[in-house]
Amino acid sequence: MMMRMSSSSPGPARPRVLSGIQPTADSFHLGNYLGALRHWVSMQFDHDAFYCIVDMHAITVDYDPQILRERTLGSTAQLIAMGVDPRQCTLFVQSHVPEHAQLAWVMGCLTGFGEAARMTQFKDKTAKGGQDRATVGLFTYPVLQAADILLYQADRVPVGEDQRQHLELTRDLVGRFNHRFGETFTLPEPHIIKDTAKISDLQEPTAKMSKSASSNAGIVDLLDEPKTSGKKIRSAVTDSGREVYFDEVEKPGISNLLTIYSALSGRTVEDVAATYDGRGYGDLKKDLAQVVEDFITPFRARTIELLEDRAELDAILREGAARARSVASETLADVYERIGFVPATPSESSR
Ligand code: ATP
Ligand code: LTN
Repeated sequence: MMMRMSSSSPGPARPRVLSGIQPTADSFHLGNYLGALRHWVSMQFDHDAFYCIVDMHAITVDYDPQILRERTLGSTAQLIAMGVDPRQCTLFVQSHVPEHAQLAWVMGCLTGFGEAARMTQFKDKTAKGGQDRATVGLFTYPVLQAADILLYQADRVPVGEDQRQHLELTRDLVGRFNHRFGETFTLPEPHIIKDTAKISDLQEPTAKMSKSASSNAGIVDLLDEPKTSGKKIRSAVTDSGREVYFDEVEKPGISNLLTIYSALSGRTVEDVAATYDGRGYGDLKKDLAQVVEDFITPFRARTIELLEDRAELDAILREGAARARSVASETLADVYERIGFVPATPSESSR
């Protein structure tokens, strides 16, 4: 077997990681960061990392072309501002690598209609507008996601808990493809870190913090004015008790604040909770508001600075796409051959 070389440095292969995020909001939120994106940053140092801004997924729901363009660049700037380093990883835009759509077609032909219809994200998103308003693109969204992962033969996929079902489908497709056409794809493992895999909405602590939530008051957007974020934390819904301890059933609001505090400060939940023993919720909220403000202030400044040099962002994405394509095109060529497509250019042996 050919030894896989790292894309950024010569030497033996490091495990490969791939993840994606949709450019569907002006700002990422604290749930995206704590559930997934901070792992993108830490994993790039000991993995061969591919990170993708999935604009093709973003057009599966209503959108505005000009806003999508802005958000794609805005997402690039935010990822770099939070520490995703284009010299350490391959950062690229999905639509720049046409192999994603090409492999998605092949994987779609291996996916059952009923299997796709069981995906809870599809069911949730169509529940709002009704099936007639949902697109075929939204239906096949998880198939495109599988193609994203499989093109790069990813070993690990860092995501939040809500993506577990899509990764299960991807793993099923690997089994099916490899069984029918021979060992081709690596079986990817979800990388879901339990403690922060589901950050809750500050106003509705039993629901996940989500950019499609009905009210903005429960979401900490990373590009919010720092004072606004502080205020959102101080106004978080909690229970009527006074004691600070972690209990997701009895105290979902307080537990969520403790999780956020612990993840941003690097302290354990128990250690943070012990600090507020006998002091009540007000002090916890006030201190956490400061921790959040201290985190987002430099992030926001760096994002704004990066967005001032669009040419540099374009250059980073161009280079990322070239690196991504060199891997993706190899996988696709292998797949096309295995599934019986006649090569577009004659191979050496048949000339
Ligand atoms: P939407 O709710 O509109 O689907 P979103 O806010 O969930 O959007 P995505 O772009 O779907 O954001 O998610 C990007 C990444 O962030 C995914 O890996 C997802 O699992 C993770 N993520 C999103 N929300 C949370 C959350 N509240 N807690 C932990 N991880 C999250
Ligand atoms: N569906 C994912 C985004 C996504 C993704 C991927 C994540 C698209 N392709 C590949 C991991 C790997 C979401 O976060 N909503």
